[in-house]
Amino acid sequence: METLIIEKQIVINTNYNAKDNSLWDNKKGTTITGSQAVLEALIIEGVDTVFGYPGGAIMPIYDALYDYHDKLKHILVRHEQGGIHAGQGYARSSGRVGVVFATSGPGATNLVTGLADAMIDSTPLVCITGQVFAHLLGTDAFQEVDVINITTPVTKWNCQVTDANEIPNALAKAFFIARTGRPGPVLIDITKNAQLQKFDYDGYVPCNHIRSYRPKPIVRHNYIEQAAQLINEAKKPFVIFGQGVILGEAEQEFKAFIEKGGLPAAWTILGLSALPTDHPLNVGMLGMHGNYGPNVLTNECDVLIAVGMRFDDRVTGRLDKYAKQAKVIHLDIDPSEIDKNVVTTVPIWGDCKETLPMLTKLIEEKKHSDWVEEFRVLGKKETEVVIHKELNPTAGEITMGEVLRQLNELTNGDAIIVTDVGQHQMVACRYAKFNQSKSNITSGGAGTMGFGLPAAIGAKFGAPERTVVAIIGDGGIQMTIQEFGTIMQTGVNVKILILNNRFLGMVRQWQQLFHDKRYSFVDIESPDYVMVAKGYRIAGDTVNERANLKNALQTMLNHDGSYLLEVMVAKEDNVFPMVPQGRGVSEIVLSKDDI
Ligand SMILES: Cc1ncc(C[n+]2csc(CCOP(=O)(O)OP(=O)(O)O)c2C)c(N)n1
Repeated sequence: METLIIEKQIVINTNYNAKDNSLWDNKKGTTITGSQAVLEALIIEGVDTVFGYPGGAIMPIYDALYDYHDKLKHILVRHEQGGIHAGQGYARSSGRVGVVFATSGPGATNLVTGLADAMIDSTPLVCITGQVFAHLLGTDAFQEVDVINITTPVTKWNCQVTDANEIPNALAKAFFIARTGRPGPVLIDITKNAQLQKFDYDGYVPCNHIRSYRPKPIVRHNYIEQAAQLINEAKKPFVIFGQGVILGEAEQEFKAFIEKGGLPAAWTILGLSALPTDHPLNVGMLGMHGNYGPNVLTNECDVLIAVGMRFDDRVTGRLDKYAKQAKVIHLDIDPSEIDKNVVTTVPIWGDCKETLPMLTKLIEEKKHSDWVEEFRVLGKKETEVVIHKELNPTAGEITMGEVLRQLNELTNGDAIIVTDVGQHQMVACRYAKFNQSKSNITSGGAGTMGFGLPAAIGAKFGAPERTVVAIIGDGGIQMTIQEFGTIMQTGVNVKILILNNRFLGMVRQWQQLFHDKRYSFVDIESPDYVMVAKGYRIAGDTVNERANLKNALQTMLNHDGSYLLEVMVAKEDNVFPMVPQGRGVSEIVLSKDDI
């Protein structure tokens, strides 16, 4: 038999969708295997790319994939964690569902961190894991783990399939649940016998309804009216927005809303890029390392309008000191978020793509110029004390902020920025400029180190026409550095910018500020990254000198293919402003002397 080795990934036609059912018509009424049914389902659901890693319990699906390689692109990652973060990056840059394959046992457990990350950051994923034969379940068979129980708290839905006849329905439900309502990760565990089993295939029927599951709630108009009245009467209305705007594809509706009402708007790190950075009503970032103005003025606004955000503790600081003076309007698609952390005056349960225009219609056209000016005045103070010296140092070591400033100048805000977790993440979110949505990809709720590199790979597959820059610390890069192998084999073009401060910087910052500078195990050594990259056929360079920074960034961006640039940055820089843990948002400090 001729052996076909699928090495380079094939770019395929992705014009399959649920309406174009010609493919399942081809197979409908025939006998196929459970594995073929899985792949048919993916194609009909419009999936073009799968991130995965094979193994014993998922071999029948990989065997079937051998015949589907021209219809489905499979990216062989180097670790299942890399696979799921790549799936997340793909979903976040494309707005589509990320699909991930893993084998049973350790393959499945390697997905758990990514599932938790996707769950808290509302990322739509369908993960398919192989499982041991049904007759071996519960016998401690080789590579058997109870993946359903392990992943129940970190999935929106999961299910085990032991009979091939159930595969089409399970997959249809999986896609429906993953992408509707508040999106999230779904896991389908398929026993090996079900993958191998032949059955009479009746066609694939995409799911659009599940009893008791209400992804699109009916909006109560009286709440819209109450909210509009509060906004119309407000002297100091303040909008805070999160990823719900992006997930709901409501960027235009959001812009129309704030522009009509003259409403200053601040973002959570997951909401970043929903509104262009330089929009006159964009007043900056919320939260622990957010901007000074939005944090202080949260406690001075009279009406707080939260759109598609969940009042995470990193955003609210101490809850008993959070916006106590304000009436709160909360627009969210997930009813469990309403009144969870912050008591709401007017709840608006619904899809913000639908609710925002309803609200916009009822609000009066206003400017609130004096109120918006208050944000600018505090912003000026922050610029004087923090931002100016972070972005424009003239002497001393390179700062993370100046790397971001120079990157902005070169990308003009058009790149997708993927970050890992730590100081560099906060600096990147604070200073990166964005002109378009779905451009900031970061691990927000879970703060998963190791996310950045694989998520950047996935982001590039999800948005191949865009420049993708991964900004990663010297700690985080070492957590998933094996994904250089995925870059090498696929030829995917991502720019890897390592901000190397020779420390686990964010932990060091806390040890300096709150643990008496007792630096306990935060001093981390790095390999020669340029040499490691070279070993994977990735070009690269290191910069030590300020004078060479801009050229080095330009070379990275111009390079035809992936490129690693390591920038040696200040060793003991801190990210400010900061809302110290246990303090209220208006107790935000601009420097360590204020703590
Ligand atoms: C998987 C994981 N382990 C540990 C942490 C705790 N943690 C948060 S930030 C950080 C330091 C990150 O260091 P580095 O990657 O060098 O980035 P820097 O803060 O220096 O920019 C650590 C250890 C985490 N967020 N995730």
